[in-house]
Amino acid sequence: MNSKFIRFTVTFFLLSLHLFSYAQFQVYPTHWWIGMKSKSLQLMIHHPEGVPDNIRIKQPGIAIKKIYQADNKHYLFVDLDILPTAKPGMYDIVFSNGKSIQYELKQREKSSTIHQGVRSNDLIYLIMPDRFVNGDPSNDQFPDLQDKVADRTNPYARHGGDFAGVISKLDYLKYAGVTSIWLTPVLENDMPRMKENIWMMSGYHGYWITNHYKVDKRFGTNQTYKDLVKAAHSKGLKIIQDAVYNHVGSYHHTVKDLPMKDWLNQWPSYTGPDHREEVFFDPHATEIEKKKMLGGWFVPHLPDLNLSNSYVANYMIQLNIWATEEFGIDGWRVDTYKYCDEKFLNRINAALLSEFPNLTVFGEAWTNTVPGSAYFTQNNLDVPFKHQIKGVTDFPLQSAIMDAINQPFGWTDGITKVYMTLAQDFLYKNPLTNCIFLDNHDMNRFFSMAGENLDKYKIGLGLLLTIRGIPQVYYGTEVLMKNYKDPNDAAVRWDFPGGWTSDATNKFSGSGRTTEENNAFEYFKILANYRKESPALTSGELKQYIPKNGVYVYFRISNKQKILCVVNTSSKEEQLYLKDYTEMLNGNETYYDVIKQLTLETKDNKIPLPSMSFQIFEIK
Ligand SMILES: [Ca+2]
Ligand SMILES: [Ca+2]
Repeated sequence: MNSKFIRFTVTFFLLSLHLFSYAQFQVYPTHWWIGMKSKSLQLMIHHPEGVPDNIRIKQPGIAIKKIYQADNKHYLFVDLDILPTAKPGMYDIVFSNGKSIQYELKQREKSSTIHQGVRSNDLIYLIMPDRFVNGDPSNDQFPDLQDKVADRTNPYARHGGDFAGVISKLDYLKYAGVTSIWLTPVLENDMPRMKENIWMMSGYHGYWITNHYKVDKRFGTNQTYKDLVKAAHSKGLKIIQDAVYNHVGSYHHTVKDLPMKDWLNQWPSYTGPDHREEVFFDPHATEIEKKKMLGGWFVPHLPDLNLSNSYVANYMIQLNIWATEEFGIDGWRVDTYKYCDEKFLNRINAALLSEFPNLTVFGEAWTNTVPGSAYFTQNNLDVPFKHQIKGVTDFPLQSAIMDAINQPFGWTDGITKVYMTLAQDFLYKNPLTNCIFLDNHDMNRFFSMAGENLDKYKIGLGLLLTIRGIPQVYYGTEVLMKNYKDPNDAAVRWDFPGGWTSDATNKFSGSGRTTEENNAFEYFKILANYRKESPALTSGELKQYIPKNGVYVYFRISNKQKILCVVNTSSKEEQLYLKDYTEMLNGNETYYDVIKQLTLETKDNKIPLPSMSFQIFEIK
């Protein structure tokens, strides 16, 4: 061996050591853009062996404002200003030891079809991607992930559904009258199966995020997700992403190597929240119960983020802005909203709306009362803290609709619950921006709650698609998928029949559905498609009459259109006497039955109301 060769070998060895080491640098956000409204950017730089405590940036265009070395020397936080003179391209971050890494600033995408927001003329279809359609069996297993293989025989394991599957059903959804898709979280959940109660669960639902800058590769790549958003937009469909501000999976990179002592809300021993939102507005509440609600860990493997720590808050705000810009999504549904630091919630909402003015954000505030729901959105309440988000998921109305179809009529029972709930809309700044629903992935399926009774199903769906708010349906509702959360959530998250090539039936197709399922699908399709073009249903005023004998009458009125809806929850046929509604009608109208698609013959100025029925008329 000659000395030249030894020198070459040593140099190569040192060089590869250097390369190996520098490849371990991670910078979050992974890249950014020029032309953002806020010029501020806070980088979190991580290296498992430590980050030098000072940096400079070689190229002009980025100014360093502040450098902060965390308690944990593996992290460096750097506050930057992206100057108006910054150009898209690669920037060298040079450490005090002379070594450098690169950071990219990109050009923002300009398109009118991104970040559109959802409005009251939308219909949201909630999909759990693992359980919808398996469009790409090649991504069903990865030996390098903690939970390696999809297994459809196990209700608690992953089943293999993915982005390719959703893309393949966009036309089906559009045909059914859907305008927006809400996907449960799509980011990486690289966790082994964890014990919940007595069951070993996979993170198939997506709520155990381990990396916020990478989609889970069992769904596809970041590029496949962009392709899904593009494909949806090209068909006039919008995409809502599910965000989790409250917690991360216990295998998240910041949990494996905590940046600072108070990155998480810590307790001497496991402490969970009591799940009661009352502690935030109850004038008699105790401090400890509020503290547990904000800082308790949802379950032991979901560490609770300390969102009152400004570095945690910046990390979360930036990653959500990053995802909105990177993927072009139209809105966010925010999981576990009522468990998050309240000031943080207003801050992140303001930051998102500042960058994306049309974006929709609605919080999952699972509450028992209308004042409780109103508290977590823009409201007319006199309370010490004012939330600024535009809408919440409307749990009180969901509960009222279930009572309407299942309870006998009474002064405060049955359909009267819907009337009373809507009468309390005075507590909301704008009840039209609430997301309304019959069920979701955390609840018993609607068709089961309707006792598998098609008449009740039609009343529930009829109310959902004609009352105020932005309606959301859960995948499979249109083909009568059913079940209770027995023994747990997995029972209401069955695979959509026909989403896997080995399935015995295909309910995406009329020929694969039973007569009753086709009846339900047609009803769904007619109402959903009518709704999205109806000015009265989507933005008109709501006028409701006091329910009598189980009959509930309401009108939706815009300056272009007048609509009459009638629900009869009574066990016998009733009559609607038009003379009782002269405040809304002048007596010379014709009544177009939207569902039957024909003009009604009104004999003796009355409309017969079959037992357990929903009817909708466009008044001309
Ligand atoms: Ca797959
Ligand atoms: Ca929390």
